[in-house]
Parts: sequence; structure tokens; C-alpha cells
Amino acid sequence: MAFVDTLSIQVQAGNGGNGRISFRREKFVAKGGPDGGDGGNGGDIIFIASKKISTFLDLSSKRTYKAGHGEDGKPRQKTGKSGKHCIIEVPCGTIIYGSDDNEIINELTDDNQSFTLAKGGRGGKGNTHFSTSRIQTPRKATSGKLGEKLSIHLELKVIADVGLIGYPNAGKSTLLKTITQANPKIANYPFTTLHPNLGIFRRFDKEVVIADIPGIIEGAAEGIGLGNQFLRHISRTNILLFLIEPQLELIEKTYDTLTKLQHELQRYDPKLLEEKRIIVAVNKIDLLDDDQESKIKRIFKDHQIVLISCFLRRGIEKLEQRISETINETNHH
Ligand SMILES: Nc1nc2c(ncn2[C@@H]2O[C@H](COP(=O)(O)OP(=O)(O)O)[C@@H](O)[C@H]2O)c(=O)[nH]1
Ligand SMILES: [Mg+2]
Repeated sequence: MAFVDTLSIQVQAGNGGNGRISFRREKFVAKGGPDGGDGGNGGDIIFIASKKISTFLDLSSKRTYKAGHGEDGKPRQKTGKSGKHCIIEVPCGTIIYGSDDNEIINELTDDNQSFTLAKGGRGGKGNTHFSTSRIQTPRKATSGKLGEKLSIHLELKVIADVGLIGYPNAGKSTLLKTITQANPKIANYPFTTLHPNLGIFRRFDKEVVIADIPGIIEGAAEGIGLGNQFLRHISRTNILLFLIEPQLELIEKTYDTLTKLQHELQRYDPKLLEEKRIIVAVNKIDLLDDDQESKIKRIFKDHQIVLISCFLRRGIEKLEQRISETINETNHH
């Protein structure tokens, strides 16, 4: 499922260094010829797409990106050092718009795809270039050019890694909040307030997006049209996380919840369950005594379930781990 995430930033490529005016000073040479080196080029602003990130989170604290300036030319025909490029890492699926006209400048889709958005200014020419037969001691050099500067607008369609499926009251919203709270940096990100049905957590190097799939079960009875919307949402999500609430009055019945959920999904698309990776988590285990907990483990023994309590934050770490392992597996296929 896709959510739009946006960000406006300014970029400024580096200026070129100035060309140098200087003359050779050698022993026994009265008037040395020109030896002023060229200025170095300014650094570029370069975008690189990476599948390790799935949001603009790391970019959201900075508004202006600047590349380094080129150094001025030096005597002895030495060119000044080039300015450092500024590399901006963005998630795959980032679209770059010009702020002025809202035209698409480029779109980065593939891992490692790069794009030079703004070129650094060229370095100026040193006086070495300006000697002629008539002017052998040229006092002329050119200045470096200014780097390009522009305002842009980034847009990203975030594709959730995991779709969250469960009946009302299973604790889906609570789980998303719990996961987000474990990542305070992410909780501050405006994206998560715009889309409260998203939870984003970071494991090792990767951001993982979990989305509460709206409407599927709640609206199943009212139905028409919801199915298509649901399928569109879920089509690009590789993993389904079933969140299940224990049936306290008869603990064995908890398993039926999973069966029912799966039947609901099959009604929409019989192939769905075959195509996706499945993770099953039972929530609210704080309400269970030891005996009930082992019963749950027993009846779900074929599913490698994860037992969690959002209230006690139990099992959350393990669930995150299971999710990222599953993502790694899907990436290898
Ligand atoms: N005891 C207990 N209650 C929980 C837990 N997680 C969520 N709840 C409660 O279950 C109810 C439904 O939670 P909610 O997140 O709104 O479920 P949703 O309908 O699936 O989004 C709320 O009253 C939550 O406070 C938990 O780990 N333990
Ligand atoms: Mg909810």
C-alpha cells in the first residue's frame, strides 16, 4: 500500500575556485613566465536511491544541502582541489519536482541509481592560459563559476513492507503505536501523525514500514468495492501479519480467529495467501495465565507464532526480529 510522503529542500552546488595569477620565480630567471593554476570545480549535488531506507526520515531535519567549493588555483600550475560532492540518499521511488513549476525533474526507482541534480561551477582559468606571443606576462585569470542552486520538492510513495490484518479490537493500532514509540526519532516524524495507521521501525540498517490495512475485515459485510481497494493496497506488500486476540472464555477457540481471517482473505483472492509470507502474532498475553499461554503455543504449533503484549512491551523485539528475518528471506527470492 502506498502513502505519499513529501519534503521540500534547497540544494546548492559548490562554486568553482578562481584561476590564479602568478609567475615563475626561478633563480637566474629575471622574468618568469605565467604559472597560475586553474581553480578546482565546485562539488555536485548527487542523489542516490537506496533500498535500505524507506522514508525521508534522515532528511527531514535539514533544509539546505550544500556541496563544497573548489579551491583557487595555485602557483606552479597547480589546479585547486575540487569541492566535495554532496550525496543525498533517498528511498527508491523518490520523485524530484522543481519547486517553481512543479515539473518532474527525475524519478529514482532502482537501488543505487544516481542522478546529478545540480552541477558545481567550473573552476576559473589560471593566467597560464593567457600568454600570447605579444603578452608574455599576462595579468589575467578568470573567476570560478557559481554552482547551481535550486529549490526542489521530493515526493515518495511509501510501500509498506508488512500489512497488518486483524479483527477490530485485536490491538492493531496499539501495536503500531508501540513499535513507533520504540523508535522515538520516528515518532517525531510528521509522516506518522499524518498516517496514524503506519508504524515504522528500524532494524540494523533498514527501515520497516507496517501498515494497518483499513476496511478489509471491518467492512467485509458491507462489502462491494472494498475488496478491490483492499487488493490494491495489499498487492505490493510481501508480508501479512495476522494479529490475534486470545479468546479468554475458551482459549482453544483462539485458533478459529486465524482460520476465519484467512477465509476472509481468500474470499477476496484465493491466491493471496500463497503469494505472501505470513506471520502470526497473538497479542494481549498479559491477560493469560501460564496454563493459557502454553495452550496457545500448543494450538498454534504449526505457525511459529510470536506472543506479544503491547501493554507490557513483551515480545515486541522478537516480533520486529521475525519481521526483518522474513523481509530478508523475501529479498533473496
Ligand atoms: N490487555 C491488553 N490490552 C491491549 C493490548 N494491546 C491493546 N489492548 C487494548 O485492546 C483494545 C483495542 O486496541 P486497538 O489497538 O484499538 O485495536 P484495533 O481495533 O485492532 O486497532 C484497546 O482497549 C487497547 O488498549 C495488550 O497488549 N494487552
Ligand atoms: Mg484500530
